[in-house]
Parts: sequence; C-alpha cells; structure tokens
Amino acid sequence: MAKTDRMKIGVLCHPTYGGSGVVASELALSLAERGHEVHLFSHRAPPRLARASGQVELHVAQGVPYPLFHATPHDLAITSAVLDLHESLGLDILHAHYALPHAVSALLARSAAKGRSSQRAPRVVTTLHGTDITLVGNDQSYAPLVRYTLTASDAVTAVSADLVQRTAENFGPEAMAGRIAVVPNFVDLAEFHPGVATAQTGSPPTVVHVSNFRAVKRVPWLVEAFAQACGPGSPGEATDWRLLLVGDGPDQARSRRAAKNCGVDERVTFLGTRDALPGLLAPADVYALSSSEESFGLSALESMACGTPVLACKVGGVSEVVEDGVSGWLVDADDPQAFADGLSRALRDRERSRAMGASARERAESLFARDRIVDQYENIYRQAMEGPPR
Ligand code: GMT
Repeated sequence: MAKTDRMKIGVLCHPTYGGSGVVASELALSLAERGHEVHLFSHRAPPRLARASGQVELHVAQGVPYPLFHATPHDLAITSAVLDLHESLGLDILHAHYALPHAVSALLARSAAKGRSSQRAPRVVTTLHGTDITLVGNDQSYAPLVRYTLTASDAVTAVSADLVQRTAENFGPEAMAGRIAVVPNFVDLAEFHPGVATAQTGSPPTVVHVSNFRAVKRVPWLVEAFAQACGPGSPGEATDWRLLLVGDGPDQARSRRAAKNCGVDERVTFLGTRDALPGLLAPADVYALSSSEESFGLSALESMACGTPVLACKVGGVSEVVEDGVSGWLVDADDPQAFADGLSRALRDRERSRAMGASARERAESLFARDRIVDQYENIYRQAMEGPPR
C-alpha cells in the first residue's frame, strides 16, 4: 500500500464476546492486514482480538476508581486515551461502534483535538448496531445524546436497512439527514466454513444457539420450544434430539430451570463461553435464533457460513440475512408452536436441512464476505476524510 493511502484509524468498541465487539475486532484486524495503522480502544480486551495475532494496537483504558464516582467512567478514560494518541500520532479516523458511549467519546475527542492539537482533527464514523437505537438509545435518558451523535458524526452506518428505518422512526428525519449508509456485518469465510455433514457422521440431530443469554435472546423460550418439539407424540420423543447452548449471561440459570421443568435437561447441553465457534456451528443441523429483537444476527451469519441453516424469528433485520425457505426459516416471534414445528422439521429432514445449509453458505459468500464489506468501510473513511469538517 502506498504511504499516502495508509490511514491511521482508531476503533472504539465494547469488549463483547459477540455482536459489535466481534465486528469491531474483525474489522480492525482486516484493516491492519491491508496495511493501515489501526488502534483499538476498549475498557477490556475484546475476546476476538485477544486471540488473534494481527497487527492491531490495543489500548485498554479503564480509568481510575474514585469514591466520588458511582461507577468508574471508562468512557472518559477512552476519550482521554484517544486524544493522547491523536496528539502524538495524528489519527485520521475514529470509528465508533455502538452509539453509546463510543460515538460520544469519539466526538468529544474530535472536538478537543480541534482546539488543542497541531494535528488535523480526526473524522468520526459511527456504526449503529441495534439496541443503541432500539432498546437503550431511544430511552429518554439517552435519546437526546444519541440524536446528537447521529447529526454530529462525519458519517453514520447501520448494520441493516431495518435499523436505518428504526433510526428514522425513533429519531426523526432531521437526525438522519439522508446519510445513514447500510453496511452489513461480515464473516471470515475461511475461518467459518462447513464441516463434514452431521447425518453422515452418525451424530444426533442437533440444534445450536450462541448468545450472551440476555433477555432479548429468549433462551428459556427456545428451551421450551425445543421441549415442545421433542414432546409426546412428536418424532423427537423417541429419538436423541439435542440442543447445544453456547455462551453465558443473565438468563443462564433460568434456561437451566426451564430445561429441568420441561423434562429435557438431559437433552440440553450448556457449554458456556467458547471461542472455537466454527467447530460447534458446522456439525449442527440447525441454528436457532430466538431473539425478540435483532438488528442483524451475526451469529446466524456465522452459522450460515458454516453451512448450517437458520431458524429465526422474523424480527428487525434478520430477514436481510436469512432468506425464508432458502437459507433457513423465519417464523413469527410470538408463535412458539411455529418455532417448535420449525425445529422439528429441521431435525426430522436432515437431508433438506443440509441442502438449505449449502444455500446458506452461498448467501454468506455472495453478500457478506469480509473483503467486500471492509472495502465499503474503507470507502466511507476516505469520503469522510475528503469531505468538509463538521
Ligand atoms: O444490541 C445488542 O444486543 C448488542 C450488540 C452487540 O454489541 O452485541 O448486538 C447488536 O449488534 C450486533 C452486531 O452488529 C448485531 O448482529 C445484533 O443483531 C445486535 N443486537 C440486537 O439488535 C439485539
């Protein structure tokens, strides 16, 4: 890469096991691989970055605890760390993942840099991931600030067209200024790839689910739907259907209780948090996305790349990822019986599930390949750098 094409990019993100933390880490690694100088700021090391060998510089900024503070304001420590680096290095772009607090931190750093530094102020690109607009961001306690991040950022992207629409509904046309670009999430197709087909290996018909077990993921609801699929009179009753739950979070204990109460505890395995996702996703017959709200559904895409079809609730941007009847099945979010029937169908007809898994892989290849999406982000950065300062 020519020196003039090389950008200095700061990525700000939550250190989450899934979702925006994964997207930000994978993007940072891909940009570094392309020759850009990339710095990632977070209050802990995001797991996807921590286990990668790529040339991204990690800046963990936590701030110091002080009795006066209700909670340590790590967002201020991140702003400070960004500003400090910018003064010595001159960052071109700050890419904030999730409006709160990172877009606020990035805009504050940009504003501070304007007055103080000899360097040109960095341009701010904000990526909306979902609940920063829907569940959290539209609460009146944060909404005015989220609205400000939308209008003040140099560029705003959202991970699905549905999320752009939700942003317009929640924040009004004046916050949009017609400039929120849809940049979908992406997957590394070399890392997430199909394995040997399950039915051929003689392993039991298996449903897999990966999440942070927050209420919005409805894991207990999924356990109940699975129990219904295995219930008396169903083909699953006499067989060895399995539900594999990967991840951990607030609803884990409730999910375990649901499995016990429904009499399927011996069929449900709680694996806890795991890094080796392709090896868990690829052998399954179907991936279950039971969320009541989902702007994209990154884990569903990772599953599709592994050749595993998805059964999901028709919410948010999920239908932009999963094509009903082709790469998976979509059912109403308030219809547990339809979800149970979907699981049953996918586990009963393993040949059909395998064929849909192949279509799912093709869809991941044609629409969500890493390089294609990283190109889009690079273009957005360049346009932001060339445009007038805000
Ligand atoms: O909103 C969340 O649940 C957090 C967020 C994250 O940081 O994990 O998830 C959102 O961003 C993901 C990455 O873009 C999307 O794949 C998820 O669909 C989205 N979650 C929701 O909309 C519930």
